[in-house]
Amino acid sequence: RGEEKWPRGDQKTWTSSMRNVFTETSDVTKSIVNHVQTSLARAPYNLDDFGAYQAAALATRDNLIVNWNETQIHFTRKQPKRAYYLSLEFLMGRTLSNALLNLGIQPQTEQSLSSLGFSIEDVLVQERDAALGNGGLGRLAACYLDSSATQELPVWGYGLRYKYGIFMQLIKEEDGSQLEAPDPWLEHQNPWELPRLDVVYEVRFYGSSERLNDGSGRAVWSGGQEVLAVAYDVMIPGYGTRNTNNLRLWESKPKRGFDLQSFNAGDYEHAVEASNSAAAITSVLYPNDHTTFGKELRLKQQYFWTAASLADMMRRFKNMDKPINEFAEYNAIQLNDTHPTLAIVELMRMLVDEEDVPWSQAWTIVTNTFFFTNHTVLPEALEKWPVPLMQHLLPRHLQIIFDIVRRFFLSVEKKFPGDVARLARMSLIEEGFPQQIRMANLAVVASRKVNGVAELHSELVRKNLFPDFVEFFGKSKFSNVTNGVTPRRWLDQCNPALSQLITDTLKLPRDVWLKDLYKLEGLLQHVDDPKLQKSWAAVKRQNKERLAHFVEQMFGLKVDASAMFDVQIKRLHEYKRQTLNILGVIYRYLLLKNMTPEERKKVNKKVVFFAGKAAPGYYVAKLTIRLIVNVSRVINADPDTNQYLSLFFLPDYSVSLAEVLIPAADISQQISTAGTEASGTSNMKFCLSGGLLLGTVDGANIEIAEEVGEDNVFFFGHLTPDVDKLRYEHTYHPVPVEQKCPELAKVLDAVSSNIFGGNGVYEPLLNTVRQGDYYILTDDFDSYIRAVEMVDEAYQDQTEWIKKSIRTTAKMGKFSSDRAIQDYAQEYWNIESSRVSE
Ligand code: F58
Repeated sequence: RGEEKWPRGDQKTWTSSMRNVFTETSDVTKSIVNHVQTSLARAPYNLDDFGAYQAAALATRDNLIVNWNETQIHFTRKQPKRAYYLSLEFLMGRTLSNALLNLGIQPQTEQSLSSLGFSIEDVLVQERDAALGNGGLGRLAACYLDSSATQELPVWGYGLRYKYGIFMQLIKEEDGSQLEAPDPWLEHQNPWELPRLDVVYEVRFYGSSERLNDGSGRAVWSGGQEVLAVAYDVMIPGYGTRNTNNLRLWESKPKRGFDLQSFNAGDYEHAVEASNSAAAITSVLYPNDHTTFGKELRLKQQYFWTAASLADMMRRFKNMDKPINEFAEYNAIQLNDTHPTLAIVELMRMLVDEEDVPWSQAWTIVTNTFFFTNHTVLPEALEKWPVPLMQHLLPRHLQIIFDIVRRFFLSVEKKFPGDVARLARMSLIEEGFPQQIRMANLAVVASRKVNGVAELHSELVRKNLFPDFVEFFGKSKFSNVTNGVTPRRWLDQCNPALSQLITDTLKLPRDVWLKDLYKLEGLLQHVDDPKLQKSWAAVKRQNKERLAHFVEQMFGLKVDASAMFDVQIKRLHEYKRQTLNILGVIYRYLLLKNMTPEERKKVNKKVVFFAGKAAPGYYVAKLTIRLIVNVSRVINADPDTNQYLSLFFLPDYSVSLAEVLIPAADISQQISTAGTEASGTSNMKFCLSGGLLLGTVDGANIEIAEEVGEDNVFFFGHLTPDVDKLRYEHTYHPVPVEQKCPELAKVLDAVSSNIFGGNGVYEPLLNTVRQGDYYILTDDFDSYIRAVEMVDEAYQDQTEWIKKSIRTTAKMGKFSSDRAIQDYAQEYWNIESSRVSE
């Protein structure tokens, strides 16, 4: 609480030397040069682009720190209710350009760098992505932090500081398959984090737990391994405000470096073992996508992170001198999927064992504190942990879980007496060998609210995932918050030309519409203006040329920017159906091959782009990548057709690659089997940049179509209610592909005949379609091909196409993450904005 009075010396000396954010170019320049000279210890004459990036980052960071400090002091004084976003993944991407935008010093920095002899574009691309996430879930967390700060809300993120982010993807020259390499992203230091070596907590694993049996329900947990959690703070600036929030990431380290005794006894291996195993906890992000493995280290990560985060929240709360019963009045915790569910158990443990709160009172606090977001209905993605593993690693937590189970059982039994089947369905423990803990059920039971991430998905969460819980707790506990994306990064930063055109057209300052995205609707009144249409098309063309240039440098192949750019970029997964897309490309290629040169000239030219990573152990997904790469090699080398159709698989998909691809797309493919993609968020990003949507009636595609109107999207495929029926038929009344979908059968046979090489390697992939066809490609193929034809046809009329594109961007207001965060803040967390004064 020292900040209320000046600790030492003369107040004037302090205040006269304190500075605010630099706004003058000359100050920015001085600061950059100062960092070159001192922090980097480099001379001006040997400074390269990377050095310039480092110096610019350090100069920018100084400004962030000033605002970040002010914000922390502001909220510590004010003592509002706070919200915490617990996410095992934060897929931040690059920071410098975002920080410059949010601080409002982009032009000054550009000018300053230029006078020092550097171009800002060249400097910005020096930065390595912070890739601490797998995909949508992690990127959503990053967008939500941006919006929370922009809305001046007291929200902190808590996560892990992985030494290695998501793996780097390489494509093997010989056979086109995916190779994984580590991502040592911290190698060259990370200017965006502040190590807080003084913010440290001890976290225990293993050991034993003794119940006190004094009627209090308390227990003593002791022994085992203790490791330290050290805080690293990442500054999250809001746009158009000084408010700068915090993302606190934990790093694990051994409690006592070496075991000196073993070391002195000559047992070096044993001596370093403990320190290795502590450091291992935060060493690597698990590259899973929609599967869980039950690995001990993953559970260790989850507990390490939730324990440190809760200890930190508790310390902050206690500094406020409020009674413990008011914990939930001052703290809301959002669980980003089930990964942080142990936080529920940990808070129970802290309250009961450490704060001496009676069980039922503790349970009231807990159930008022937590909120749970589900991100998938795929059964294989629902987390379960073996009871024996939990017993071994967290003996006290297992006791608490069983205590929760017992009480919950009693209350269900009371409401539905004798309904044993219901009890089994609702139990937090799944019977079997071994028994497993169902983390989603635990999260539901202990949370105040449960939400899905788009209307359809939230409906499926209620109807398919947790129907018994809806009946038990009532409907109001289950609701929807449709995802959103930050328009700062996903429009202004990645598509500056479009942002400028929008500002000019709306005749509104950029910071007005970037903070209130519904203002984009103002574009609608200009849709018919030929001048706007022309400029709109020119912006798209410019972005396509930027991408074409990028690809030409990478592959040494010319890319025709006058062709339609068709993009599918996301994690490789059978449910996302990249396979449907590539089979569609092959279909198109075979058609072109069979045409006369005259006929070909009438065909819409198209360049197809794919990018995305496959989980290292996901065989079928990796085969899909291999097929795409090898098809691209054949197609791009075919002189008969390559003016009309070309195909690229861009390796190592990342946030910064998405920032180049998305603004350049004429159309994006969002083609998951209906009912499988919870929301999707890249669909929103493409539409924001005026890329039209080719997709299924799934996830947020549905709400996008509701906003922009069905004439402006290209929908195809079976609807969610049909999917189960079709799957049933595939199993019990299978019809061969040749009969059901002859066009598709030809395509599959073409692949089998090895015209794209492979010598039969693709058979297991093709068989997922020929047999079982769980993701209903055979049922959707014809409708998909018709939809692609409709897209071609629509593209022929460029004026109409551009109008669709403008209308699409105009109706994206709903999909700003600012709106989503407002929903959470008001309907869930009950927190209020508070602006840090200038
Ligand atoms: C994604 N989930 C959904 N999970 O698939 C997508 O529809 C949605 O838009 C997005 O969340 C945001 O709500 C997702 O990305 C993961 O990556 C998990 C990582 C950890 C293992 C399980 C999957």
